[in-house]
Amino acid sequence: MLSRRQDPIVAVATAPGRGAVGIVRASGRDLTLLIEAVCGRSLAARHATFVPFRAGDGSAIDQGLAIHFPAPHSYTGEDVLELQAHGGPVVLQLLLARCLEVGAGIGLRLAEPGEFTQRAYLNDKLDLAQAEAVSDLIDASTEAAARSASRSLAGGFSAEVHALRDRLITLRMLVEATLDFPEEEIDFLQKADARGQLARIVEQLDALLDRTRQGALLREGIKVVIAGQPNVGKSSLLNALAGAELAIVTPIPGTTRDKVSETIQIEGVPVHVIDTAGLRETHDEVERIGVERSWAEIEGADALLFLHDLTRLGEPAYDAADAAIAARLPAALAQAGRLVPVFNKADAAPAKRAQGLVVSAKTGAGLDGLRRRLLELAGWHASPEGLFIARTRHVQALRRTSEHLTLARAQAESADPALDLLAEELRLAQMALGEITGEFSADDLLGEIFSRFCIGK
Ligand SMILES: Nc1nc2c(ncn2[C@@H]2O[C@H](COP(=O)(O)OP(=O)(O)OP(=O)(O)O)[C@@H](O)[C@H]2O)c(=O)[nH]1
Ligand SMILES: [Mg+2]
Repeated sequence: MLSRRQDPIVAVATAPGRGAVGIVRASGRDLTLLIEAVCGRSLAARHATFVPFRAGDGSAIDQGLAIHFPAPHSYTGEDVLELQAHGGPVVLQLLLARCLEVGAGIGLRLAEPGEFTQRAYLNDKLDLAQAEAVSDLIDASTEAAARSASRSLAGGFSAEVHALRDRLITLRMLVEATLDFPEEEIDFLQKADARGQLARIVEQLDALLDRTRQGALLREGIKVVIAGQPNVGKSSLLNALAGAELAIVTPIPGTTRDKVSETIQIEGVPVHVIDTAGLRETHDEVERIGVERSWAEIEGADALLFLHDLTRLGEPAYDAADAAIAARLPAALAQAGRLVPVFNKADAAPAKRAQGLVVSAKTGAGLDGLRRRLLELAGWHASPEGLFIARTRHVQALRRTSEHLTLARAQAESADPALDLLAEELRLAQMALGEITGEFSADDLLGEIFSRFCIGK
């Protein structure tokens, strides 16, 4: 019996719903039987052949193109069969059912999410960072994210990681060799400029870490919550930023009851903007739940736009209500500089001044400054050109690499370096770096990564 990792798999590879063309894809060690039963003939390698797809009774389910990619020259590295049929959900389900029926004898089963790409990884067609880029390319919500995912998929990010790893290995070899000749150790390290090598590795790592952080930002974006008293123009601001009438705007305080969110792009960075119910004491049950949700959103915000109505500044009751909200805001927000006071309706109060950003959701004045401020808060300073898509996981692995290198450096630079400790820190640094491309990865991490893919990929 084959292990689950090796038995043949099949899935509809195209998105659910109607489409001009839909694809059923199978992968396994040997798909000859499946090909002959469904296509009624054998197929030339990597040639599109127009065939009727046959049902069990010999009738045609549909006609379309069949392509056989014999192992190892395929996406997964195994035998792959692609059946391109008409893209109706029923046709594709019939075709899928027929494949499962024919393939029952060889253990053919439905693929799990990401299983095709997981096999590509296990068969060394892709490394882990590239496999993740496949999923990121499919999920990309902005053009910049898609382009940088494509760069990562082509191996751009992995190549930088490998370059760093190679320099690390060279240095490790030197240190390990020195360990074997203890009487010459200090001299040996000095001649080979081990400290200089280490310093250059750290420099290269810092640069990569910075770009990786930017790449992760491009993928994950930031969550910006707009909150404040009722009627200050929160929904108007969301609409102005999004350039569409998403949230209902009326002069009646308490219009927004539930959160409304939209992802906008600022210089290619996805910014998830959330409009919330105005914060006030209320006896209205629906509004009260809305206000509770507003507070929950505020807790999880990367940045909070605390919106005020400029025209009402200086009214005692209004200011007291703002002060009460400010007192309840999580202290961490302000400490991290993620609390942004914004004063709206500048068009209606041209003479008033305020401490913070002054905008008008109505005329659009000040919105460019607000967008710039959000990018600054996110820590964005790159241009998306030439960036690789990356994930928080990668940033964390690089941070751990950096920590080990810092310890290694402390040893190398001490008056009496302990070479075995230096060697150990360098080894740990290489391990942390290797997690990115999957050279050293735990099975549960792999499960976690591939389970987030769509089925058929
Ligand atoms: N003059 C002026 N009026 C604005 C501006 N922004 C919003 N308004 C008006 O203020 C009123 C309230 O706007 P909303 O966007 O619904 O306010 P809100 O903060 O979402 O209100 P709630 O959902 O009730 O909490 C509406 O009449 C808007 O037309 C602005 O920049 N200038
Ligand atoms: Mg509103």
